[in-house]
Amino acid sequence: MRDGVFALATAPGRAAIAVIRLSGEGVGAVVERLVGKLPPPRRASTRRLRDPDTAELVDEALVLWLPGPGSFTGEDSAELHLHGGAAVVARVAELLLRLGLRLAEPGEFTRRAFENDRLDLAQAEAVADLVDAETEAQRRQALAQLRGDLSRRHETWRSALLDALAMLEAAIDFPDEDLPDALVAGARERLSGVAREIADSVGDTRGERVREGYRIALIGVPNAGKSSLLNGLVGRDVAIVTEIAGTTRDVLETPLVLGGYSVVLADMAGLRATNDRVEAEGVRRAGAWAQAADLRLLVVDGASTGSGWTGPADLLVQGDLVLLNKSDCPPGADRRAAEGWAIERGLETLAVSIRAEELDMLRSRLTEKATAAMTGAEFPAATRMRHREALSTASGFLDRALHAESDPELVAENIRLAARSLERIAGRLDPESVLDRVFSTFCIGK
Ligand SMILES: Nc1nc2c(ncn2[C@@H]2O[C@H](COP(=O)(O)OP(=O)(O)O)[C@@H](O)[C@H]2O)c(=O)[nH]1
Ligand SMILES: [Mg+2]
Repeated sequence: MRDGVFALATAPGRAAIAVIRLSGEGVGAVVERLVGKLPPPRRASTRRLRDPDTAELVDEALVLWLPGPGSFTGEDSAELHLHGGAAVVARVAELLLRLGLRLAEPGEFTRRAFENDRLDLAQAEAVADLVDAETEAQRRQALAQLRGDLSRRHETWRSALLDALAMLEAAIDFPDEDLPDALVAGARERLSGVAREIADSVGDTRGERVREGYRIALIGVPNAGKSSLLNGLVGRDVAIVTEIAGTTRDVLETPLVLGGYSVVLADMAGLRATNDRVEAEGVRRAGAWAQAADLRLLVVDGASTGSGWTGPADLLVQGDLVLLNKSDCPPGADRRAAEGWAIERGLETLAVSIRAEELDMLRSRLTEKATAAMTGAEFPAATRMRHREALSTASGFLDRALHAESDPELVAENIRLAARSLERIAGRLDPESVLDRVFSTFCIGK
């Protein structure tokens, strides 16, 4: 067991209850000194908490004694549920330090759980995700990952790779038999199935979208009504709206929850050629953001004629939407032109305005789009860049095993390396530095 640590596990500040959690060597003895007899294991018990040197009463607390190895960290642990005042927490922390415990590092409890094999690294990340979850989709995903859904997918692939490897090694060991040809063919078949699944998973961004938000860009020429739509969709005045073209310059990212999914809606500078240096930088950033977005909404002022709406239209890809805006006004020539242009390219159009019914329609269409982009039959194989990079590396090795190498020994070696990349997602092979990086993003008490 490692040295005894403690941390405030609840948010700092005034609250009804504050929970201090303790784990590691000597925790049982420390709690005993504070509350007298240890409560029975895993049974919530109220205790008077006293300063062991002066016997002064410090608080009345609910105490949980959670002996290892069945605890979250796998070590002897305890929880002190205190009255949530700053003075109470400060005094108890001071006592714990005096009794020889140290303040835990960020993520240290989860790291200990990982190091004691209570969780793999992807599950440990899920603990952080669950704490950070603000939407239903984020909560569901984090919980499933914590329960092992992500790790199981990689484990299935890894074990298929090891099967293929075993077949191949059998063929290498008995080069004179009849058996090997069938074995090699069997191994290849096994391998190419897994390789295809892993390659597909590298391009699947659902998991990261759920965590980070589905990105929607409002694009169009100045005065098309982008800022008005953003304000209408989020229901407050986030962006400045004026009749002066070129009002919006920074990319204005606004978080939004649609159908339980986290969405980032971005208003930006109208895309046009300009001599104004500030506006030009805004236009450059707008273009970059729009290109990287998951969905682009081309806003066209349907009431105008000759607005130059085609300028930003090049940025649209299949699946994007063309919004024929200001439908409360008599249509101008641009509306018909944009409609025809969209039909020709198989892009969906939607007549919109800042009127409530049309905003509702737009909101529900965007909800459908976001939901479709983030749901799927299987749990995603990656919910972070770290996972995707490992999958991509594995995919590269399998590609070489299948297509580049002919020497069976080298084929086998590439399969082994691919399997190792998958294991890395569970964190079993990683050096301290990688683990440090993962756990440093956690907060204290987690
Ligand atoms: N009639 C009408 N005017 C609108 C609508 N949306 C925006 N406008 C007006 O169009 C002008 C430009 O709007 P704004 O949102 O700033 O456009 P942006 O430059 O694309 O951000 C403003 O004067 C708005 O009041 C709409 O649905 N109907
Ligand atoms: Mg604007």
